[in-house]
Amino acid sequence: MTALAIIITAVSLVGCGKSSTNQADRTANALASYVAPGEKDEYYLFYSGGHSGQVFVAGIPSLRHISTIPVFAPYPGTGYGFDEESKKMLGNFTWGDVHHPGLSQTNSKYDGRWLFVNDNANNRIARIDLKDFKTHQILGPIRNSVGNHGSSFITENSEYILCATRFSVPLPKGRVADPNDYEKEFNGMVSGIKVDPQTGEMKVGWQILTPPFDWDLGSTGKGPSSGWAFWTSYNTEMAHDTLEVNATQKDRDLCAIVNWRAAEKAVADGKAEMMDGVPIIDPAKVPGVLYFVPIGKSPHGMDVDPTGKWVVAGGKLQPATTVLNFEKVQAAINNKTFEGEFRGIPILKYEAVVEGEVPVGLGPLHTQYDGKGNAYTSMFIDSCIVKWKLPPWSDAEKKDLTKAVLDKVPAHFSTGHLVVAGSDTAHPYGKWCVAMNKLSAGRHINVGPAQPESSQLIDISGDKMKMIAESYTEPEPHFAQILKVTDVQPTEVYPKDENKDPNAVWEKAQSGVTRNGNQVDAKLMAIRSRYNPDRIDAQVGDELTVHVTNVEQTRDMIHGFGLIEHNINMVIDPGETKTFRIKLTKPGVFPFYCTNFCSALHQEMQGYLVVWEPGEGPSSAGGGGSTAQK
Ligand code: RUQ
Ligand code: CUA
Repeated sequence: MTALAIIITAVSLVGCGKSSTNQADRTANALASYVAPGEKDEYYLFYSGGHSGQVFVAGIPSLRHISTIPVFAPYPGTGYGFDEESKKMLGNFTWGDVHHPGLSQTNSKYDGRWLFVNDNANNRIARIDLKDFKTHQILGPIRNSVGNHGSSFITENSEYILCATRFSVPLPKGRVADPNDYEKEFNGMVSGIKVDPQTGEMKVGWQILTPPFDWDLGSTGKGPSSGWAFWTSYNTEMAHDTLEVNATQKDRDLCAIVNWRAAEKAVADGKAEMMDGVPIIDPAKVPGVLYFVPIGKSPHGMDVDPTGKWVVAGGKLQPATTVLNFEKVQAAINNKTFEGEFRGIPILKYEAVVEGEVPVGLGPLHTQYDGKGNAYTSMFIDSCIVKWKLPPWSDAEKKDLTKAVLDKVPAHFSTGHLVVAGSDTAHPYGKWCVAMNKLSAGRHINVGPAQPESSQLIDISGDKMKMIAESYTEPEPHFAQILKVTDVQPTEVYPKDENKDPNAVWEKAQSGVTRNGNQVDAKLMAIRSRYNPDRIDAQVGDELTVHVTNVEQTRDMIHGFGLIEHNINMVIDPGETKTFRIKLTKPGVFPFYCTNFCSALHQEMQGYLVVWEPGEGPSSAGGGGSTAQK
């Protein structure tokens, strides 16, 4: 059977229970996730939005969607991608594929500063500032990196975001070689993205050249594994076509164990070579940076536990998770307990580093931890979450690791990622797990052939897991992060004295329209419920720049600026200044108006852009008439 056939058969065989019909259970579950009107959730849930290019913010325990943070795609709701600044961040792309959000950490604890997300499609990485829940930087396309999927994995003190490539191509980018020469000509890459500790500004630090395996999920070390990072891979076969068959031949794929501190040092010691402006380490020439370990079979997630001792990989086509013991990894490296090498990279001996294979069931993908010695693995094929015990195991458990499997709860259906609050830090909050399922399979009112994804909230505070509630999300959450509401203090307005925009205007006298050659510059003030000025005169052929400052200092007092038939839609938060620039190409009178309901007279918040034919109109527009601005 092909992998797909196995998956399809298994999905159709595995039945899932309905939720309890017991009235007492239903009431208890409803109360556990009920957040009454006027009350607030205890946690933020930051979902990746997959190919929507966005991040969704929901609350836990209610699972209610609260807001959307646009990242890699324009989002008219917040005017993202229309003003000059966000347009520049997006470059020429209108979508991205957001996979694995990562919260910034200090001492292996969420510090509530930033949320980083990767773009698998266009090889980028973005930083959302949790002060205003907005995207502030998009880095990339990252050089020498194609398919930025194995990211964003943050080191314990946010020194780096570590990324590995899903795809291999001939490098540097732009070089062409025949895919038939895949093994010889194609390469993958691990990237260390350096994060400025004060500002969060990201830049590419260095890269490690790898063989053309398809790197998959990973995570960073902590405690004893501090300074290390881990990725699974598929396609150790190095197939370049029909991967479904050709990349599932081997029973084990080579996973990467990276000493990123050694990589950083090697670069500082001048051991890197430049490729497209980036220092690249060839691990065959710089021993100690990269090791391989075989893991079965077609593994996906690779997650370090909160103590940093255990690294768990899920084998998509193997009914077990594989637990690596990092102390044994260290010993194997020190004692050179290798079972071979690949292109000069040592392969650690499987038996020497693996603590055990835990028979969790079919299709294990990702593993999360509660900080109490338990692991939770999402099962794509079995459609459930499995709770199991991390080592150390008793002799009886070691002999029969089914004894380490503690509980299973059905999920609906085909769970991809799951998240436990704080799992990737040394200090998980435990308590809640959210299963992100790939198929909602009609568990909601019929919305036609395409259905949303489903998320399910599981209470993990007791011995047995309890499915509490479910909700639906836009496509397509891959991973999420959970943050305690009290760990972040978002701003309520942009304070006037922190607005450093040179084109901000705070009173009538500063606002107005000026002309310089064919450059027309309008500085508008927005206040309930008018623009000042509310008329802009210009001519065909002019280059028009409009800056709008929302002078409100009241939370949520937002004004918009929609310009008829020009595809301009800005949303300006209180205290913010936003700018757009257009070339005027057609004559006419074009109303602009406020798009955001701001007062009883919101509808009256409007004005005109008058685009005269060249040489016509008032003198301010370059014509012969008297000035139009009053
Ligand atoms: S991957 S579940 Cu990026 Cu697991 Cu999607
Ligand atoms: Cu301002 Cu509506």
